[in-house]
This record gives sequence, structure tokens and C-alpha cells, in this order.
Amino acid sequence: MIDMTATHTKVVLVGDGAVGSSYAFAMMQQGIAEEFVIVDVVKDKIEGDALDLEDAEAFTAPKNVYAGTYADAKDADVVVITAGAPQKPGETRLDLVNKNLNILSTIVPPIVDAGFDGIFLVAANPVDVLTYGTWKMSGFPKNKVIGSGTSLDTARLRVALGKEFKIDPRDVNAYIMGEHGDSEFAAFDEANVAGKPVRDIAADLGINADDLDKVEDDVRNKAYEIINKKGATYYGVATSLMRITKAILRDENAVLPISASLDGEYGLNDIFIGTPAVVNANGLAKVVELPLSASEMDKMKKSADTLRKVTSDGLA
Ligand code: 6V0
Repeated sequence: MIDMTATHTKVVLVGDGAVGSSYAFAMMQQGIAEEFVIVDVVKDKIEGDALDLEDAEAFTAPKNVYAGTYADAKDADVVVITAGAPQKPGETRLDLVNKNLNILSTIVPPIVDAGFDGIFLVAANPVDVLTYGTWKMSGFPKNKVIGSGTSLDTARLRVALGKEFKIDPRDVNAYIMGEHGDSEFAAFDEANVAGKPVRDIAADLGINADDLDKVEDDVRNKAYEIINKKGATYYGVATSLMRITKAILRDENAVLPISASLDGEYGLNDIFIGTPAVVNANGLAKVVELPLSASEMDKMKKSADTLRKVTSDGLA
């Protein structure tokens, strides 16, 4: 018999909708967690999904997937929160704040009461505000609460630049910073491929600054485009959540864009916002402060102001 105790890893997913179930599927495909528990208010869905997903066990690494309750978080390494209303066509992420903070307040306290002592990973929107809310409601240290932040947006930027440059998106070092939402921005001034500035690569290809601005706009608006076409976005974010979870469970010290608590970086405090950060078994190990140019720093501060207003209104 294989002894799994040394590496036993357990994830509890709260919210088995489009994003949550896609994440569960991605986790099964990657064989990352030995125990995977699904929680939602819709009981038939979690039971059905657990039965459906367990069929994949015959093809992937051994694991145990089942429908559970908040009590299952007691000995979990990671709780992933994807419960919450998604955007409807025409709605911004910030429009969701009150609805989703209310839902969050029914989730975080029972998980903490169950004795959970792992890492909260939040994806429900507006993700930066809900990550802040999770930190407040949990009473956890700041490093143990992170959000998916601009992970998806950064992926979208890398894919878009990869297409323009004909370069593997994984080799494009570029970040979307700030709010996961309309005030986010592409940090083009530091973006590079193998150390060569993205602006220089673009110039070599005849791509001018306006074209790069259009790439940034398209990335910012891609969620709206997908929502208008199919009602929701889920595969991209599910994969990014899988990547972050892997960094936590395998103690990777991976540098990933997440919603992290800032402690003076970018001149900001008391806020959770999108930035690259080192992620390991402790959650946030360290914020990697990009050396933003003056105009980018201005955008970061404006994005923080947007979030701060919503956070203080929502959590007042
Ligand atoms: P969905 O398909 O409506 O799923 C939401 C799920 O939450 C449903 O299964 C609900 O039953 C469940 N739920 C609601 N209330 C509770 C509760 N109190 N306890 C437990 N479960 C509950 O939405 P979808 O999966 O599309 O989106 C979920 C959230 O992720 C939304 O807030 C989206 O805006 C957000 N997204 C975040 C992204 C990111 O990059 N961070 C990207 C896409 C979507």
C-alpha cells in the first residue's frame, strides 16, 4: 500500500458553479491534491460532481474526491472560495460587492470555527475586496489569505503578447497590476522576454505604443467579451487557481500574480491588490515589488483608491 501520510494534501472548494467545477476538473487532471472536498448550498450538484469527477480517478493519480461540509476544512491545507454571484452582461465586478460579501460572511466564520488553519485562496468577485473581507472575517494573519487577483488578466496579457510576438506565452514576463477589474493596467515598462523589453520587441515588429495600448484594452475587456458570448468565464480562472494551489501545496516559492496584502510596497498599506508575489506553503511569502515607472505608479495608486473606496463602503 502506498503511504500517502507524508505528502497528504487536502483542498476544500466552496462554490461548485462554473468556476468551481472547472477548477475541480483541473485539479483532478493535474493530480495535485490527494483529498478534494466540494461544498456548496446546492447539495445535488456537489454530490453529482463528486460522482462524476471520481470517474477520472481511474485515469489520474490516486485521490479521494467527495461532497462535504465546512467541517471538512478542519485539516485542509487550502480552502478555495469560488462561491458568489458572477457578473451578468453589463455588470462590473464591483457591482457584485454587497451580494458577495454577504455570501462570504456565511462561509468564512464556519470554516474558521471548524479549526481550519491553512491558506484561504479567494476567487469570487470583486476578488480584491473579497480577499480583504476574508482576511477580516477570519482573523487570520495576512500571509494566509490570498486572492487570484490579476492572475487571469496576466495570463490574458501573456497570451495576447505571445500571439503578437509569436513567442510561447509562458516566456513572456509581463504583469497586469492593480485591481482585478476596470482600473487594472499592464506594466509594460518592466515587461520583457529574456530580459529584452517588450516595447523593444514590439518596435522591431512594427508594433507601436497605440497597438500595445489596444492589447491592454482588449485584455481588460476580455471578460466582458466572453460573458457577452457565453454568459460566464471559467476555464482560464480555473487553471490559474489550479496553478496557485499547486504552488501552495508543493511549497514552490513560485512568483505568481495574486491579490496580496501590501505592507508599504508601492507606498500602499491595508489593502489587498494584484501584484507579483512569492507563493509557498505559507501562502504569501513575500510581495515582489515591481520597480514601476512614475506613470505606472500613478495607475497603481488610482487602482488602489478605487478598491479602497469599495472596500470601506462594503465592509463598513
Ligand atoms: P456560478 O456558476 O453562479 O457559481 C456560484 C456558486 O456559488 C453556485 O454553485 C452557488 O450555489 C454557490 N453559492 C452561492 N452562495 C453560496 C453559499 N452561501 N455557500 C456556498 N456556495 C454558495 O458562478 P461562477 O462560478 O461563474 O462565478 C463564481 C465567482 O467567481 C463569481 O463571483 C465570479 O465573478 C468570480 N469569477 C472570478 C474570476 C477571477 O479571475 N477571480 C473569474 C471569473 C469569475
